[in-house]
Amino acid sequence: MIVMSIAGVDPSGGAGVFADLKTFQAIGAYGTGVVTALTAQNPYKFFSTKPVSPEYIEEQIDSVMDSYEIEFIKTGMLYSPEIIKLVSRKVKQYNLKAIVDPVMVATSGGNLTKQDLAEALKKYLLPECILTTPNITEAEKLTGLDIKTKEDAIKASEKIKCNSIITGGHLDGINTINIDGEITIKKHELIKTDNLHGTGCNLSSAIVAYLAKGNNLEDSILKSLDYVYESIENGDYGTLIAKL
Ligand code: PXL
Repeated sequence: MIVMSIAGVDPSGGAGVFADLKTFQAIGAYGTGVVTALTAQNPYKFFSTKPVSPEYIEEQIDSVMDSYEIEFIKTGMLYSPEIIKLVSRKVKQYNLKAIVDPVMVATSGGNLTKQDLAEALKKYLLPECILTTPNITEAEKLTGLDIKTKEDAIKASEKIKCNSIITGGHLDGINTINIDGEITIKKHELIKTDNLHGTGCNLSSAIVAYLAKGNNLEDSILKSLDYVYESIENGDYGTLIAKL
């Protein structure tokens, strides 16, 4: 039960590869992590980014795949269209089932990407994935729609050309799941807190871990929403603690 995160490093541990590894571990999957970029940041302030070259990202992926059998992966911060193209190629090469978190901007407001990645994500990676997990802002960027209501979110999910969960942290806690065109709405009460850094990273990595443990896609999403909700409720310094 080995899974992989392909994402950036947040040295403060709330988001990115480090957070993904913690979530994999908490749910009971063995995590591997391929680094696309280093960042200097904390939950409140973003300082800078240093991307890794596509060639070295490829070498990292190949070196892990050379010794481990991996079926499920997640992608987070991919930084540039070149890295998106590379990851798409590797997903096809190794026949990976990928959950794509279409990360474009950090919660702390830092720019995690070189340029607008929506077009490259739509062209190269979304057609290859089994699920994408945009928040409202990311879903707006992917679809060009304004999302203000549940109906807008459903419409957006129908425009995204793969299975999706549009997370509802900025839509009264209304999460919109679209699997093979079938819509499920899962509402969570919003919790008043600042502990939200990395919640998107934790959600997509939880889904990967639950899938690797044999759950189907819908159950994995629903369990992961509960996992993140409990993490927000219980974490003191970012989404740290979850009751399983
Ligand atoms: O949550 C988006 C995200 C993804 N990846 C890295 C990040 C962040 C947000 O800060 O730092 C590395």
